[in-house]
Amino acid sequence: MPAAFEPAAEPELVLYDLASVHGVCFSPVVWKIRLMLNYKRIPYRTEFLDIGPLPDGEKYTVPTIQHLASGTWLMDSRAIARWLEDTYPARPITLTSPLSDAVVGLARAAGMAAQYSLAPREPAVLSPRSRAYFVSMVEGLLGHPLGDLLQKEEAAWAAADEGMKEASELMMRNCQAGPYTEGERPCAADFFVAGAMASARAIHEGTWEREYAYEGFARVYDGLRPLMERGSW
Ligand SMILES: N[C@@H](CCC(=O)N[C@@H](CS)C(=O)NCC(=O)O)C(=O)O
Repeated sequence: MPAAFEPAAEPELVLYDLASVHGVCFSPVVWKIRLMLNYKRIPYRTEFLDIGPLPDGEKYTVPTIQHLASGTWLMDSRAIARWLEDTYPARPITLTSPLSDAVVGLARAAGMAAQYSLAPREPAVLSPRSRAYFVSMVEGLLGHPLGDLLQKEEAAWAAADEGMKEASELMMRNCQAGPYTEGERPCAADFFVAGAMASARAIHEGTWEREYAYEGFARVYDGLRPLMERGSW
């Protein structure tokens, strides 16, 4: 186990994540924050939660973090990333830059294709307590069975190809300078892309393979791959 992942005697943060049948993180936004915590070597522990109905008007999402010393609670991955950077400035991550923002924008748009592959397969990894709620909530929003998305899967990937290539090229731009999109120092785009790919891999290996086939996506995934060893605690 890399020294960075040795369980800390005193965790400073609690990371709230979604429970799965494998006991491993599978949410893209939680992976994004988990990879940041792992990169920064911040001592934390994980609490896995089920999802289910909440009283009217209440909305809680993961990732949520709790800072034990100050009693700070934070929800929303962008706010969490900002707070982590301000509170733990060592091993800095560039949260915004023209290149990082461009990659996130392109990868987010192109990555919508992944939803056609992943959403119908997600119930299989959700904890049994969350599964029925997830399926009825998403099918309510879609207005059709989740499985119907698979009929549009190939067309969605074909439509995403141009955007995936563009994002991939941007992620290759500094490949001589270091393992990350911007070279030596990681940026938000690295964590966004690697988190989405770690999530895809946890849900459906074939979807991760489609993404990994683009050179820039593979480069960024491999750059952060050592940090993915800690996905369950
Ligand atoms: N914009 C939010 C999105 C968070 C989000 O939607 N998380 C999902 C899991 S991937 C969730 O907690 N869903 C629970 C629900 O909708 O009840 C972020 O970046 O943190």
